[in-house]
Amino acid sequence: MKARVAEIQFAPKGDSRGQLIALEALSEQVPFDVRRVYYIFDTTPGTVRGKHAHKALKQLLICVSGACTIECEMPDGTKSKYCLDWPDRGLLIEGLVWRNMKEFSKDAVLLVLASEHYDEADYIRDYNQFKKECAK
Ligand code: T46
Repeated sequence: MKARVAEIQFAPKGDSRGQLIALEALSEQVPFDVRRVYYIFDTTPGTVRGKHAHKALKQLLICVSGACTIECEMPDGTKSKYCLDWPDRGLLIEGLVWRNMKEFSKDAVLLVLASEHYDEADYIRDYNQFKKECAK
């Protein structure tokens, strides 16, 4: 699978009562079947999470409250940084992408939709191993 990182804009169903965002699996916004949902919250100030890549997992990250920063490194070494600070945007990460999550605000809740059940065998947690996989 080709590695990919893309910012996805959602269309809020807003009216005078406020906003609502509905996401459906296998849609333009969520281009995979969702098999797992998890969320990260109450993050210790200054912490950096992630520090790994996945071999095949597809994920959509949405900061549904507060803000955080996602740093990505592609197999060709290209690095990018995304600030997720509003629930109408998501970051799609597919395949071999090294990612760090940092600068979580106190109220940050990072919701993640994932294409597969949890499988530690899909993780590459060693950066040198990631670079070796990228070179293949
Ligand atoms: C990712 C980023 C964005 C489970 O048991 N089930 C799960 O579904 C997940 C996600 C984690 N865990 C266990 C594994 C560890 O013992 O929860 C613990 C913390 O997981 P981890 O250190 O991998 O968490 P993060 O925040 O560094 O990374 C997570 C996801 O694991 C990862 O897939 O891409 O969020």
